[in-house]
Formats: sequence, structure tokens, C-alpha cells
Amino acid sequence: MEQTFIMVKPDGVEQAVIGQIISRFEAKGYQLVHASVLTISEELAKKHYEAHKDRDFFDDLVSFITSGPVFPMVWQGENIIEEARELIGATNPKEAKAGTIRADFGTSISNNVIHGSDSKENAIREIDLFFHS
Ligand code: IDP
Ligand code: MG
Repeated sequence: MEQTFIMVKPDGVEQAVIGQIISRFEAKGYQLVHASVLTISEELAKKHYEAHKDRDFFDDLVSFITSGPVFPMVWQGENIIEEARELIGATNPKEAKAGTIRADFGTSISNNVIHGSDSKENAIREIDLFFHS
């Protein structure tokens, strides 16, 4: 069964939408495998967002993701990596389809409420970083 890494970002925790986000995954029939609440270290943030290390927004991204508690999760289900990205919506909430998590709760491209793995390889890497390291 496929697994993916999903994380409610500090803005989502602050807005108190963790419950609504969990409900959307549960309504799709997916199973929650791991969950946690923590404020992540700069070291973990940099590893998680390693692929973006040369982008001009990297420092702001690391500051934002370490600015308060996050809610990382592992979810399991058939084709969940792709389906979760559908539930989440486009990176920029203004471009996200109506009814997606980012369209409903996101406020800007940097404050977009939630992370979801984009591939099998990254799902494994991110699950390992947050839950098995
Ligand atoms: P994703 O979260 O939809 O997979 P990525 O391109 O992997 O989007 O970017 C990771 C995160 O970096 C985004 O969720 C967003 O918070 C932030 N980000 C991406 N592009 C920009 C940008 O152009 N400006 C500011 N932040 C950005
Ligand atoms: Mg990404």
C-alpha cells in the first residue's frame, strides 16, 4: 500500500484547521499511520527543502517552516501520493482549484497551509526524515 508524507505548516496549525484537513483525508478512505506535533529545527527544515536550496525564497521558506509548530503525518492508501496532491491543490492558493485545501485555507504562495510529497522517492525520503531518523 502506498504511503505519503503530509504536513500541516505553521499557518495551518495557527488557523486551527488540522481537524478539517484530517477529515478530508479520512473522507477519501485513507488511513493515518503516524502523526506528531513539533517545532522543527533549522537543520531538519533545510534537509526537507533541500531541492529548493538555490532558490531566492529558500531562507524565507526555512524561517517560515520553523516559525511555529507543524503537524507532520504519514497517510496510506491506493494512489495516495497523486490523490493527496489533488486534495492539497496548486502551490499558489490563488491558482488552486476551488474546494482544495490551499484554495480554502491558504493565504499566499509562502503561507499555503500544507505540504504533500510529490513522488514515491520523496515520500520515502520525507517519511524517513520526520519519523525514522
Ligand atoms: P509544493 O509545496 O506545491 O510541492 P514546491 O515547488 O515544492 O511546491 O515548493 C515548496 C514550498 O516552497 C511551497 O509549498 C511554498 O511554500 C514555497 N514556495 C514555492 N515557490 C515559491 C515562491 O515563488 N515564492 C515563495 N515561496 C515559494
Ligand atoms: Mg514540493
